[in-house]
Amino acid sequence: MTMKNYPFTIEKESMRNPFVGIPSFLMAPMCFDLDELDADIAVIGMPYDMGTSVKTGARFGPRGVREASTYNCYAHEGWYDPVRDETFLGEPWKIVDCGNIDVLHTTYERSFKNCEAAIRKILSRGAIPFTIGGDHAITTPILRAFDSYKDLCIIQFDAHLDFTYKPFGIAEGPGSPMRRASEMAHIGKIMQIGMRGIGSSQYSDFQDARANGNTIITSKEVRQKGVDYVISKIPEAENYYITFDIDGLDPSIANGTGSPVPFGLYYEEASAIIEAVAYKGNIVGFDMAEVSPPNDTNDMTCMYAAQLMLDAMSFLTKAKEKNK
Ligand SMILES: [Mn+2]
Repeated sequence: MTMKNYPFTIEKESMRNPFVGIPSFLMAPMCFDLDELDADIAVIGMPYDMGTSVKTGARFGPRGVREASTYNCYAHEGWYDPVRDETFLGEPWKIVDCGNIDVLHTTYERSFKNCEAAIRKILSRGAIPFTIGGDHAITTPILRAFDSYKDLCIIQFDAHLDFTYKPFGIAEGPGSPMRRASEMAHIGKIMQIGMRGIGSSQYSDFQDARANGNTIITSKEVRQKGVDYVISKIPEAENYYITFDIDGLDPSIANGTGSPVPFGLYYEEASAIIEAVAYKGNIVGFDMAEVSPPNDTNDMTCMYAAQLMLDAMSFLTKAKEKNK
């Protein structure tokens, strides 16, 4: 990928130390005019956390995840992985950071309209949007923008089902994005991975999700039956959208989140499932929700969030290289 970017240097190019320069995602080039966007992958932040019902702070998710992503910013010619003995995201792949979507506090409708419009613009420019939240409510306006797709399959990582109908009349809170998705004509099958916790959702919500045909995988199944079992349950589809609520991970490695629940996934389990999705079909969009830097310990949650985004970018581009 192109790394022509700040910081100032009289050398041929910058060394790109993580502590130097402005922390765009991976210190990638930035583009604030979406009409001019030229990228394979477009990162954009949605700093909205007005839906949070336990610990607030996800509005700082885009900043925290970007900062942590700079641990990986050294790459001049892509990222080499010694485990796979492969280099990811080398030329000509282009990652661009588009900055943040504007949020107007106390008015979620206008903030969500901004979000939907931004994702539509990114898609119209032929780039794959990677959105950093924000609480999980952001997935509803993001998915609305994907209505040029048919039967888009959703892969959700989460502790919670997020399938409430309209609790107390609230339709677009962070407990409902998968329910809202199920009501959209262009959304196909839904897979929900990492479900757990007494009281994390109502019995009726699970009944409704099962009636909708959702594939529900508990965190216990991931641990006991293994990643290969989970992969075997991924629905067949041409196109996949991945929504990653960071509370799908175990709080021992990711406590920087609004509603943590014990006994979650480990990083390597989530990463392996994302890799399998990348080779099963096209990953056409991704969001990383519920990362709350004020509740984080030593940036660990931010680091895992950034790493999982880099993983998804790496796997989906590698799959495209191999399918050529
Ligand atoms: Mn969620």
